[in-house]
Amino acid sequence: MALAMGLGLSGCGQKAQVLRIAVAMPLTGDMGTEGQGVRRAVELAVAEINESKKFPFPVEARAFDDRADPKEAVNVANLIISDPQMIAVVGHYNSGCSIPASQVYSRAGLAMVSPASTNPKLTQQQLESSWNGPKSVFRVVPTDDVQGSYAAEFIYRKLKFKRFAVVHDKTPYGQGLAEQFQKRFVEIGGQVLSFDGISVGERDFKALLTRIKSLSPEGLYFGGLYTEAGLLIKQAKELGLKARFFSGDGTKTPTLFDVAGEAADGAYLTITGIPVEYLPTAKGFIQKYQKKFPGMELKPFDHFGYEATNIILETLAKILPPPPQNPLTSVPTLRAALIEKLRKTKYSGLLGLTTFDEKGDTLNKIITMTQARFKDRSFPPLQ
Ligand code: ABU
Repeated sequence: MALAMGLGLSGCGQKAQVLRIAVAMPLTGDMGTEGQGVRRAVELAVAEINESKKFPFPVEARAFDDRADPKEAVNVANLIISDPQMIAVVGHYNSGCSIPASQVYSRAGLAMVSPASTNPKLTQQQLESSWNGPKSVFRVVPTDDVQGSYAAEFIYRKLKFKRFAVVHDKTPYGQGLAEQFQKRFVEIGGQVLSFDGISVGERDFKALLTRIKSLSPEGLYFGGLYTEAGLLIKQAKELGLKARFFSGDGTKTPTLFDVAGEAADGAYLTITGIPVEYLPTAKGFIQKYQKKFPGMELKPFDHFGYEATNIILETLAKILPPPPQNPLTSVPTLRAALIEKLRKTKYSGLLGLTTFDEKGDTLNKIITMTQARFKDRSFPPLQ
């Protein structure tokens, strides 16, 4: 009886005496540095809501390591949905993980808000007739069709580079972004001299870069993540390839400098939104993050993780009936109500106003071109 009360069990379902938010990220391996940053940000948001006493029960953040592996992401998703006190998921990081995991969450009626996955399919799949559950998938970052097109326009019209080689990592994110860049770049008059796929985990790109060098491109556009980007940058420099390096939001992280060193200086990298350090609305977040996690470098999706968590928790606060009824609301009822209410989100936070379209995509479509600066591991925005 005491155990049943402690867990909030009763004959009519789980009661909201404690609620959990899963943070599903790569926490180990190459992408672990990025996922751990989001985990910290989610924990900060959860600690703040508990301090505010907005809920008459504690909220817990539970971290799950998908290791940036789609199969492991599905395993993690099944573990998450088996927790009867779980109310929502902040995750995943890689689009290749988010897409299959989101299908598991939807079947269980659990909301998922991705702070980082940008492949359009993640939310588009919910409009297909085969989608088997509620439209429970949301994201707070603009998609790669927006990002790839923005990069093409910026490069062609502002920087006036016309001849490119394109490389991608064959993942849903990297390939999708590279294809979108190529499509728009060619549409507006650019020339793509080569289009090649590499594999995540490969370390030696010299043969590919030597072939690309023989084509004399003005730029090399890479769709992929920071480890392969760093190696491409470093090896291109060693080979004397003069092409400027361009990539997307999966590479704009200070961790890039750990792989490429000074060779990364001057690389052009687009990011979703405005760099956090240039966001006046993010000053409070940065201060609180640095106070709670001294010495920890902010990673590019941390503030998106913080925002996603706050959107979930503030929405939850709106749907709970006032005490004393709210501890008696069953978790399955809350899960369903949360999804419905998230669809109508109007949340003002550090990203400005977030609202979602019918697919669950944010209407914030800002992309920024930045340029890597080795001396202080920063990425100042370009106009
Ligand atoms: N959008 C950055 C990298 C994560 C992903 O979409 O796979």
